[in-house]
Amino acid sequence: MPFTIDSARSIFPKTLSADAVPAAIARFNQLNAEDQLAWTWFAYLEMGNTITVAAPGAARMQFAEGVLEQIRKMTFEEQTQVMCDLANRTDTPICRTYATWSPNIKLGFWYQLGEWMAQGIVAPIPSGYELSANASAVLQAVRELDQGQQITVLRSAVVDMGFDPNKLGDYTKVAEPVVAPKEASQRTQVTIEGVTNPTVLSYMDNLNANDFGALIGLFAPDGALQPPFQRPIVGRDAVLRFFNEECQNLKLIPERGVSEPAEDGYTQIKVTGKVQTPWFGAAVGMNMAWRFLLNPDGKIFFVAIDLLASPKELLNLVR
Ligand code: 45D
Repeated sequence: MPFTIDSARSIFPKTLSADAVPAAIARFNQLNAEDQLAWTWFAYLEMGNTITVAAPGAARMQFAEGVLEQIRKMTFEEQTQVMCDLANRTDTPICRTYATWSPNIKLGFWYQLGEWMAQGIVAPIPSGYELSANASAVLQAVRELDQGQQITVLRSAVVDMGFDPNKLGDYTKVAEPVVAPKEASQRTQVTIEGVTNPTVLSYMDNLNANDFGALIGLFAPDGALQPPFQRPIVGRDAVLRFFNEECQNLKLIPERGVSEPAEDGYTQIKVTGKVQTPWFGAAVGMNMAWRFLLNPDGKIFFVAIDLLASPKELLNLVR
């Protein structure tokens, strides 16, 4: 039976992904809006003790500027209301605008609000605020995760806020401009212990070079990419859009892998290693796996990217 996207999802089934992340996100989503904001504030503060988030550049911030200016001029009460609306996913003009933004613009927006909260320009979390028992329990659970998992929980909290984009009808997504691919002299080449497959090596090198044109050429027309904890994104157009909107300036540091024939002339390849996000740079190395399924032409029919349960999983290449 030939592969389908659905059957491809279960190649290398022994890969253990960080289930604690979606579990924490589900518990976070059960909290009321005030608790969510306070929880995020405390989690962000604690994280700030060990790692620093990079200030977003102007290209990213320009899209959030209008809304940020609006919020800056509000009373504390109104500001608190806006933040609660975002957490409640209420239908308001600001929540609708927020819903059109790419994850990086949403993160940049909250980064600025966080700065302003610390400076007293935006309503801070009341100093004596006591988290509910549930919120404290989620905070404790997240303290026990590794840093890569912690930043993934925070990113999800931010991405899921605002009005539901699926209820917006027709709208234009707002993302930061696509940067030019790196020049040849700036490019680096990965090596992967146990993997010499040229498609996989070019995937890593082109993603590291922000060369999304060359990168998408490695995919089959009906190929798919499954980001961590998400459904597969199917087809070259959709995958390219995702690369342009969400994948700039990542650093992939694959370490080792295994390659073996699969049914019908396909090849399955699992690679493990680290990934750095431009938000934290080398300070946070996320433990990741890539599970590739290449068609008989050597094109990517499917690739899943998983956040791993533990560093031990970096060595797990069993099928
Ligand atoms: O509510 O091969 C306050 C793909 C309080 C592509 C706040 C990939 C109130 C293919 C603190 C102000 C992309 C899939 C909020 C590879 C409040 C591929 C603010 C993987 C919200 C490898 C909070 C890429 C703030 C990966 C400012 C795995 C929080 C990328 C900021 C992962 C949190 C990137 C930040 C991650 C989190 C980035 C900046 C996990 C960033 C996380």
